[in-house]
Amino acid sequence: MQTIEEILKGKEGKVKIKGWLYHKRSSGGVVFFIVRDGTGFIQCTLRKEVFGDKLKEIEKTPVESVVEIEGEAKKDERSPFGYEVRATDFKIITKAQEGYPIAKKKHGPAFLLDHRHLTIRERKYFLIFQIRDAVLRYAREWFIQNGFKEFHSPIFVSGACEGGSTLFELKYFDRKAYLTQSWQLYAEAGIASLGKIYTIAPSFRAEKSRTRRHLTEYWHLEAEMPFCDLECLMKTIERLISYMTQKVAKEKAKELKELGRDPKDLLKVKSPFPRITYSQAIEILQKEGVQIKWGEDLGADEERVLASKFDVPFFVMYYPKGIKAFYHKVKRDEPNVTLSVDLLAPEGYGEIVGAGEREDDYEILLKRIKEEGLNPKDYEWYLDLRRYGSVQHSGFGLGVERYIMWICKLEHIRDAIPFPRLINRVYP
Ligand code: NSS
Repeated sequence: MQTIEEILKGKEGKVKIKGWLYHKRSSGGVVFFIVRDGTGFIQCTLRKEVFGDKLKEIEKTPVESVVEIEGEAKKDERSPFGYEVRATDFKIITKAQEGYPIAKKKHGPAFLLDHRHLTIRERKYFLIFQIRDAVLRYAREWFIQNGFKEFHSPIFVSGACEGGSTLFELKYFDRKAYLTQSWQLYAEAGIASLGKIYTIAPSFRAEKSRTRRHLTEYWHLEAEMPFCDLECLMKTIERLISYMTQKVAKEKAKELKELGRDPKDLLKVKSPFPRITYSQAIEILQKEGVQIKWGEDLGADEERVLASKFDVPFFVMYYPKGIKAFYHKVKRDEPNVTLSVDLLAPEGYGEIVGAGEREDDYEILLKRIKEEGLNPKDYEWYLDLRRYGSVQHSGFGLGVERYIMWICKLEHIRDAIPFPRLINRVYP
């Protein structure tokens, strides 16, 4: 037996494949079956000369039936995937019921999301999920090559990392707990054990608004480094993002093109990335007529205006203290700003990375916790990290689906993840 991928890579001659019947049509005594096996899609032709009267029965095979086809694989430019299998033998392994819910008809997004377990069989998702698999592999490769170790943190946590308004609360036996918003606080403990660390894990945000770029459960690629200042942090982020983006542009060029993304756009992504400060961002926005004052956060609309001015990712540095989480290090010569940095993707996509140097002074950190209205008792363990061996350290978090959305040029973040969790969706 061969995989479709093997055939598409050039295996001609006698083959046997097994897969799902994706589409079918017939014309002039030839039945065209498109078969999908998880490694690729291929067109199979079944001819009257070979199958005789049986072809009429074969043609009735319901879509999504699992089939086995033997035949002759041949390169064929006219066929939609470049190769074709001219069938000599056909078998149904499991017959699907008639009435496949998402066949043919155009359906609206809500119907397709209700049938997501089937919708992900569409070719578009095959392409996106391959890219997802690839970019996460490249990220791991980069971390391993650069001396980072994988470190795991709990999903059930006792306190907020990114502010209480997006915290999911749950009953944990007879007390309250929360779903983690970020691995970061535990990573700050981890660096004293393992040094440079990373993770790729889910994070949860009770996002109450419906937007194109917010999920309630998303995958978070995070890293934390001891003995690392803001400059070292930004270099790390741009090297990682350049590596992942260059590699996906080269190795998944065909898939990207089919999704409507020109890989040449991504080949432009090379370090160093352009940098602006938050204050410069505000000036640019004001010049563009956006109603925003220094001290206010950049929302999706503001980021879209800024990000339309760049064709590569760019850093926005030094956000005001008032709009950043308590752990951000206060800039010592400018105490109303933080040593924070976000990376914004071009073409209006906006923030994909949140990052910064961490406050390493015990007294300032305690003051920031109180200022934010948090209970220092919940952060006793975290304060211990400053009591016992505090170190200059920095880290970042990349929203995996935000990154994939930009790379694949998607309209909505829900298409970057197999089963999106949104304010109004936890089914299927
Ligand atoms: O809130 S962040 O900006 N920063 C953190 O969580 C830090 N604690 C990370 C760290 O330094 N280790 O989130 C980081 C990124 C952000 O830039 C987005 O790309 C993504 O996480 N993000 C989201 N993606 C999808 N949906 C939602 N709701 C979401 N929130 C953040």
